[in-house]
Amino acid sequence: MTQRSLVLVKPDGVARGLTGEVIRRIEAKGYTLARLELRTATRELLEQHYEEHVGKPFYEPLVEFMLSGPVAAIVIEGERCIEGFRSLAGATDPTAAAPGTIRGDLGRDWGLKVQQNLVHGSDAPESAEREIGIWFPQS
Ligand code: RTP
Ligand code: MG
Repeated sequence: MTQRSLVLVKPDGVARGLTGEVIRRIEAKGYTLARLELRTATRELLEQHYEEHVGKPFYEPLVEFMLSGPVAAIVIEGERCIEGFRSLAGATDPTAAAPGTIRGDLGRDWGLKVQQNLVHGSDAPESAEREIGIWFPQS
């Protein structure tokens, strides 16, 4: 089934100049880009985006990290692209993420309070539509 997924290149990825590399991998996999915009998040937007994590120990450092610079907000499209992008991204912890994945090839532990893991990808059709509505309310 054709799906849409919200992908974010997080502030670490944008700051390190890896936006193009992430887009290259998405396009090389065969997914198409439906929306693409460089954005600076707000606390309010992140509270919606990360609603499932509000109150967890890593929530505040995560928000500070996500506010630390611009992010590339991307909507991708394709058959099973939600699962497919999660597979391209690799495990949440970039140290443990398999080589060949975005996090495994390009990420590492920087000794900070939150995992700086370069990208976000929606994890289910419902969360994808919810997240796309948050980042691109006009769509
Ligand atoms: P994402 O939502 O960013 O695609 O990543 P994910 O599903 O693999 O990870 P999730 O559990 O949804 O957590 C969201 C983000 O919070 C940060 N995190 N840090 N213990 C920690 O230090 C910790 N746990 C989670 C990561 O940036 C993670 O991607
Ligand atoms: Mg998640």
